[in-house]
This record gives sequence, C-alpha cells and structure tokens, in this order.
Amino acid sequence: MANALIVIDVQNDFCPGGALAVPEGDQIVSGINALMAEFDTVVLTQDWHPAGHSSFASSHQGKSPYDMIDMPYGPQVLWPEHCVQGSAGADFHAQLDTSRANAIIRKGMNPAIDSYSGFLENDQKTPTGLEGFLKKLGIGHVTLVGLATDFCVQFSALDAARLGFDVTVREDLCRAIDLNRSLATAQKAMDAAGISRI
Ligand code: VGL
Ligand code: ZN
Repeated sequence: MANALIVIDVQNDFCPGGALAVPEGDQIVSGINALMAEFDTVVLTQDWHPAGHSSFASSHQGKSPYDMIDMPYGPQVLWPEHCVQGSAGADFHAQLDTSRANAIIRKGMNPAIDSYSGFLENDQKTPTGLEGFLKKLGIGHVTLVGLATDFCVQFSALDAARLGFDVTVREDLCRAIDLNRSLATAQKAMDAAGISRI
C-alpha cells in the first residue's frame, strides 16, 4: 500500500508572530520539507475561515478567546480570529515547500462549523474529500506532521484511523497549543486508536 504525507496547517497564524501562535511552530518547517522527499504523495491542509467565523470569540458577544461554547455539534473552543481567507496569516509559512503538494485541502470554510480534521468537519459528518482522494490513489498509510499536535493533527489522525488508514504521527515535526493539558489528552486518544507516535 502506498504512503502519503499529510502536512497540517503550517500557516503564518500558527507560527510565532501569528494570531494563534503555536510555540516553536516555525521550527518544524525545514524538517517537513526534508521529509517530503520520502513520499510520492504530499497533501497540505490549510485552515481557511470566512471573516466572522463561528469559531472566533469575536463572533460571540461577551466571549473571550479560549472560552468554551456549546455548538449544535458539541462543545467548541473559541479562538482568536485566525486564518481568514486571503489574509497573510492564512498563507503557508514562507519557507514551506508547497511545490511538492499533490493537493491542498482547505477546511473551516463553513461559517457555522469548525473543522480541525483534514477529513471531516467538527460535526463529524461533512467530508472534505480527502478520504476519497487518498483511497483513489491506493494509499493505505498516512504520516501526519504539522500544527497543532493537540487540535488539527490529533483530529486528522483520529479520523484517518477511523477511516481505515494506518496512521503515524511524527511528533518531532509537530508542535502543540496545550490548553488545559490538551496535549496529554490527545496523546492518550491517539494511543487508544492504535496510532503510532514517533
Ligand atoms: C487549529 C485551532 C483552530 C489547528 C485550527 O490547526 O490546530 N487550531 N483552528
Ligand atoms: Zn481554525
């Protein structure tokens, strides 16, 4: 079975200086570029929200970033405004080698639903098309890297495992937000799903 590398959300807003900066988020870029050479298929995901997206604290009166709210699909963390479509913050990190990407999957475009995973939106129902893209290419194993380990990488990895892919997360090429021990919680969930963390 063929392998694919999935590079999650290596975008300016998730790097130091960005709107939702992940500590050391920029330090994984050169390692990811080098790893691309080992894969025939490379997919990049790009968080791509319309202005006023429902995951932004600023879209909810009286709410602050990192508060929780109940959405129709379940609990949701509220974030600073980030990765707004067409903004510099939504661009890939300038050093990321985007020339190797077979596909770029954009997510979080529905104003009413957040999307951490590259496969399914947070309602756990609406597909992005990534599953079909990979399966049509005969890909059975996916390796994930990127930002952030405990949100978009974790949810992409769990969906990939649920959809029948063998999944490896290269934790050395990921960095975490770590809100309320979310990194340890994510690691436990990934272990329980049979995902290899290396
Ligand atoms: C992400 C929070 C909000 C991520 C995206 O890429 O991990 N986190 N949107
Ligand atoms: Zn987002």
